[in-house]
Amino acid sequence: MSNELFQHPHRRYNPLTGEWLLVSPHRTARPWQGQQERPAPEQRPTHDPSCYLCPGVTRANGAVNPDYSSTYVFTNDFAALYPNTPDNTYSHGLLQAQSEQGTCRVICFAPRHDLTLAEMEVGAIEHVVVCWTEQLRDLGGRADINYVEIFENRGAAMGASNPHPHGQIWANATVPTLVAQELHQQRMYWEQHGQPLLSDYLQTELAQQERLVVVNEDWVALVPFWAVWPFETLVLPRRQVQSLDQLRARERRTLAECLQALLIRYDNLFTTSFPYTMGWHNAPTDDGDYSYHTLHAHFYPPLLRSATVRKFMVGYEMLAQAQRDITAEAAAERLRSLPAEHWKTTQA
Ligand code: H2U
Ligand code: ZN
Repeated sequence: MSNELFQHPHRRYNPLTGEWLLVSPHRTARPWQGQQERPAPEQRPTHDPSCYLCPGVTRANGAVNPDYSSTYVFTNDFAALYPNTPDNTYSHGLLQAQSEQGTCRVICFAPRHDLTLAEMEVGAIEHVVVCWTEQLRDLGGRADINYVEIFENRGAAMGASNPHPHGQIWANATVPTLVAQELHQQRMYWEQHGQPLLSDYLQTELAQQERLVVVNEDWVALVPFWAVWPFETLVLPRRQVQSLDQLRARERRTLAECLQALLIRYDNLFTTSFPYTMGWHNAPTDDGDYSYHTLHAHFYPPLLRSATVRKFMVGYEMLAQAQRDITAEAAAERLRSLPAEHWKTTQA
């Protein structure tokens, strides 16, 4: 990044959303007088009888979890969507509303209460990848479902209600707003250039080598040029595919390796169990042609400068546009330079 512009306040364009963000690299030296306390080291049992995601435990609605040994999926007892919502519309000038059908599921990633994806073996993470794929096929195959959002909210900082390793799936009849926005941008690019936006983007990143964090035979995790969150990453396949269900056996394995390598670096960054929201963007499951879409995962971690000091999207960001201080290049460099071994294994 020899261009001098990157040392001064500048705007960067996010081609996936069509939005701009403000980057203020000179502000990284500004004094911090906000919250900064040491997090209490977390000691969790391998099984917690009061955890509603642990094997054998009775959930809030009286259902008993089986004695599962790898992943376990159930319908969310407090689902945001129901399959049988009656069809209805409301239209009164500017006031528009429509009924929405769908379903929500919870995925336990492992029976062990004390683990996180970052601390799981590659083989166990691969089971999670297989589980995501099966869920996409199962829910995506339903006529009443056109989009399957697979995500994980990790850590209390991100509002996760339970530390047991788990993710969620919300699947519904309409394509959600943010996904539709990215699809629109990708389709426009395809129409102009005849290439998928994200596969062209990946070629640029592989050539520049400044924002790469993890690279293996089939996958790349990088800090996108337009990242908003300090250590935000994008996980991209090196082969153009639209959805998880198109992956080959080797790609599922190498994806597990890529995720593990990324998550260990995240945990090592502030010697913590790194909080984030992550999720997959697969193509919609309405049988349309989405050749222009590239499968990808977004990781949005809130931490900024320690295990407790996070970025808040407030003030200017809520009212004007997203802003960051540390550049995407500096964030990628920091993540890349961290050890590949989890801090907990080296501390023992
Ligand atoms: P989060 O920790 O990411 O919020 O996810 C936990 C989900 O588990 C949450 O959506 C559901 C909540 O509705 N849940 C059940 O389905 N059954 C329970 O017994 C408790 C929580
Ligand atoms: Zn548990």
